[in-house]
Amino acid sequence: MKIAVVIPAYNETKTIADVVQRTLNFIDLVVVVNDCSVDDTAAQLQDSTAVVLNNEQNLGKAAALIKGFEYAMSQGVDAVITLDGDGQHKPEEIPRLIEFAAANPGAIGIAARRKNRSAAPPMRRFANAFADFWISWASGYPIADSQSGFRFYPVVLFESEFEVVSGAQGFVFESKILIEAAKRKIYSHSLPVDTIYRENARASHYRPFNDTAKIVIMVAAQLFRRGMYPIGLLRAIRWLPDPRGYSALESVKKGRPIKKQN
Ligand SMILES: Nc1nc2c(ncn2[C@@H]2O[C@H](COP(=O)(O)OP(=O)(O)OP(=O)(O)O)[C@@H](O)[C@H]2O)c(=O)[nH]1
Ligand SMILES: [Mg+2]
Repeated sequence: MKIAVVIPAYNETKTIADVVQRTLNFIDLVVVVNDCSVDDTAAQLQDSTAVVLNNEQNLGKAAALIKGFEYAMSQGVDAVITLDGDGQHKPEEIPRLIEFAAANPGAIGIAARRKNRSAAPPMRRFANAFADFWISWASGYPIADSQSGFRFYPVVLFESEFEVVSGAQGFVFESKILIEAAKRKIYSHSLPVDTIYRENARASHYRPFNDTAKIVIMVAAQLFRRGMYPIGLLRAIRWLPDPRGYSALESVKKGRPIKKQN
């Protein structure tokens, strides 16, 4: 299976070289989309074998990802893994994610930050839980860590139905693709990974109020269009069976944070 890794990067001078180098240990085709960073992100990648695509203006995370997918598809890949350029995702988990995806063929794999959740700032945890509820409802099944940018996407999502992601801007991308995929009966499964918040990290580009509001507006529009999709809500809260075939108990277990490290 040919896989590319796509990394959106906006002002990641501190971390990007390390993230890319570690990713190249597992995957040869690494595509970084430098979204008109105003720091040294581009210079950090000068000696790297990664493909660097530069945007002339900042277009946001969604547009950067889509540009990366288009490039990856032009190289004939079967799947794309996305991860963030800020060091919050461990490239060393890539083999686990690929194995997990192989066990769930045709599905989206989400590396879900379910371990060590207390590492995330409380506001961010609240925003994530809030987004999870809405996105699970609109997708019609419970989703753990719907905001994770560390994912495995089968390329079929972009080939046959590229509109699956059209119109998604900025941080809405991760949510929109899950909802659109679910409409086409393509579901996601969550692989638990560590929550990593580094000290001295650059300020988050995610604005908890604004970006969460944009996600909620997109989801609310989806729900209105579908008559509030009551079946989706009942499935999301596990009152109706999980369309992925999980038992109710399995479904609860797969959504819970994991306190103990393994
Ligand atoms: N291409 C592009 N990437 C962006 C933009 N904003 C953020 N990113 C990238 O998207 C990824 C996630 O951004 P973060 O600011 O870390 O957001 P987050 O991980 O959801 O939020 P935190 O949990 O606070 O870190 C990083 O790799 C960023 O470089 C943007 O405008 N353009
Ligand atoms: Mg981050």
